[in-house]
Amino acid sequence: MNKQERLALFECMLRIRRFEEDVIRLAMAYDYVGRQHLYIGAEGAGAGACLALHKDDVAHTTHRNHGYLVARGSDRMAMFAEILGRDGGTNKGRGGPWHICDPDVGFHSTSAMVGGSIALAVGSAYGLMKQKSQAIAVAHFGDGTLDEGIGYESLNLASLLKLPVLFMCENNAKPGQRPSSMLAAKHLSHVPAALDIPTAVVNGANVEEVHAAAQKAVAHVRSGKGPFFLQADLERWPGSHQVHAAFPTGVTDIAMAWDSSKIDGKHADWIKTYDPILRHAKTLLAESVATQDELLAVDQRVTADTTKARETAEKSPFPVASDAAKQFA
Ligand SMILES: Cc1ncc(C[n+]2csc(CCOP(=O)(O)OP(=O)(O)O)c2C)c(N)n1
Ligand SMILES: [Mg+2]
Repeated sequence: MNKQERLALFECMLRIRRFEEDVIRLAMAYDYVGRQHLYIGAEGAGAGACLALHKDDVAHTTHRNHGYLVARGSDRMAMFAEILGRDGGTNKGRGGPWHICDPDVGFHSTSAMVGGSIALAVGSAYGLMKQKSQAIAVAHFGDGTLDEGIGYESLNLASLLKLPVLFMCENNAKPGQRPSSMLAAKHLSHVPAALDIPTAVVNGANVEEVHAAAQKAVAHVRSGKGPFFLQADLERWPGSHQVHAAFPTGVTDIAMAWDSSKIDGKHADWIKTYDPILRHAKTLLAESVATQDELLAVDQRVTADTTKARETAEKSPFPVASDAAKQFA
């Protein structure tokens, strides 16, 4: 990967992080409908996978949907407005945080139903195959989806019909903690492997490893060889289940990548070991791909863009009641 591509991964992850931090700020300031299922800590998996896709590829996501949309270039102002239930939202405020759709960047739906995205992606892949399209479908989902019957059915059908679908699984399950995975199989990837779907398992905290594996997986799917199952293992971000918005690991300071004295608190270990953005920043510095000033400049630009998008969304009006039953194209 050249410098530009490696910096693009850094910028993409940072866009997601700054977006989610602003979602926490909004949740603290407003009483809007919906809960926080933030993508913080999983940026390595999302950016690594999404930057391996073409613009016309179709994707379906879960309750933790914001990161993928930001990675593929959805308008962040419209996303913030949607989260706040405002008229300027991607869905004119009717979908809320869990149902942000943006077909222009490949998201015809997002679904908070665990197992929803995998079935929808298989349906999309079937449609793309019938249309003889060069585009592929992607199912973004967590380990919890393989607890659901529909996970098995979707994998099975995709394998039988050799559908052009990438199964992008983010595994943050941990025995002894809150288990979102209730599978008898020892490893998640044993399930697709038993159905003759090729699999790869990568470290989700390492964006370059995810991206390289995603590029291979996408090439496999696009060449007509059928589905691929890519599993990114993650260490869950400590705030990933919060009911009340908060910053359990603080606001990310990029300088933490070279000054560990800035890292403290109960979750210092998570920040040091698993934060995919700081980890990638450290690699870029160690391999002299970028300087501290270059990384700070990217952050300044991303933070300014994100703040502007959030502030504009906050000024967006609520939908008018008389439009409640109106259909929008
Ligand atoms: C069909 C269904 N059952 C239960 C829930 C409640 N629920 C919301 S998130 C979640 C856990 C999902 O785990 P996973 O897919 O691994 O995602 P993670 O939150 O770990 O990122 C559950 C059970 C739901 N949304 N849909
Ligand atoms: Mg999970």
